[in-house]
Amino acid sequence: MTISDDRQPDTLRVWRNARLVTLATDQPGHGIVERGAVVARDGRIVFAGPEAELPATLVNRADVTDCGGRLVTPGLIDCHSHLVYAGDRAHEFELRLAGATYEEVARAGGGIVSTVKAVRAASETDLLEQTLPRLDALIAEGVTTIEVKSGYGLDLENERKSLRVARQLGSERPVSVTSSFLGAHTVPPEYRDDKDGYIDLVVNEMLPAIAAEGLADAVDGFAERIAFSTEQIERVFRAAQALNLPVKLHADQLSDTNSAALAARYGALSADHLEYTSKSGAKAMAEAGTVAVMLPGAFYFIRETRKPPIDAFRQHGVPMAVATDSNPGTSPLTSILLAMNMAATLFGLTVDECIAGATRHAARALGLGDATGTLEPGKWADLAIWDVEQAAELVYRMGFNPLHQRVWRGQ
Ligand code: DI6
Ligand code: FE
Repeated sequence: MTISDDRQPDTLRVWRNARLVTLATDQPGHGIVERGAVVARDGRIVFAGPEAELPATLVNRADVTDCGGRLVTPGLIDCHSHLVYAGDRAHEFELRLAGATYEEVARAGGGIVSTVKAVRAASETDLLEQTLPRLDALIAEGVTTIEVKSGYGLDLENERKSLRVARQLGSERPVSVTSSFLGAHTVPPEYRDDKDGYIDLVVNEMLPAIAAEGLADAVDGFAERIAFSTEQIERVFRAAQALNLPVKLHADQLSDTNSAALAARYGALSADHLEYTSKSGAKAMAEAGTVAVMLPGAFYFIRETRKPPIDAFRQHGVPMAVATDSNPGTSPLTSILLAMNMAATLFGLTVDECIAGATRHAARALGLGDATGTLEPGKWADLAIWDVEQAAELVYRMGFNPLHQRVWRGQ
């Protein structure tokens, strides 16, 4: 261990008397350290391990936090959200309760397009104000990193506005935000009969402008009958790669479009949803190192019955992440803990898989595997301190928040 306690003492912080769930290895049990401690300097972890290995001088410092034997996990990561939007779709929910399907509502001019209208009409300030309560709900559950997509603007000005709001979230609140440009979410009304023309706009104008402004960390798309063909998505992916932006994809959500394999072919960080993904799609993802993001909130809310091929992901060693997909149409969910519970109850993930899914694997799905997602030296000091005895309680409860304290980059 290489901690010296006399240099830069003010930037050092210590948490002791903690049961650490480090997530440091792929072993079952997640590298539990029974009487553990974490030391951070300048917002990064310099030590995470048995308290017995800490120098006594560190333990006796005034700014040491005694965790009282509580469970400490990495801060949680929501690696798939459409958090920035205006309005709601409660009426559409009622229509669906009366028997309409998600696709029927979308084809009848509701669906994503109704949120597009609301986003276009909202000012940037209004959009931010409507988004913050959703972010606060996630932060209150120990979320320290969140991915936020655009995709409800669908023209340059409004996609930019959404991505600027996504970036602003990270200065309004102590949380790390990554943003994804989802221009290829659906066809805006003005291009209804010209999907290829809209993809031209995405590829030739929107993407280059957004990349030049540094507004996006990744590029996402929606490959689906009600959205874009795999050929159209490939055009977007090629343009993204030419701009050195990593890609990810809403793949095989409502039908098998072979889009998980498409994502894998482009070395996507993640392919998400995946209810209709085939075994060969899972294998392609394994070979490409593409993370499978489970979104059980959407599965539940649209009463989908087909489950993602979890066994194939396990068999091929595809890392599985779990996220909220927080959005007004198919997953009005602002609880990562409930998403974890649903991943277990609806998809059959184990407790260990759910916890890794909202930490280590979620970090990897964002290309942040070196920065966060585990309690290991070099990572951001992002911690969630829980009032629970065992890790299983984080997954088992529904609608109860046992967070004691959240630490973001050491604070
Ligand atoms: N799949 C989804 O579940 C969301 N977007 C997507 O591509 C739905 C977005 C919405 O209905 O507003
Ligand atoms: Fe989504």
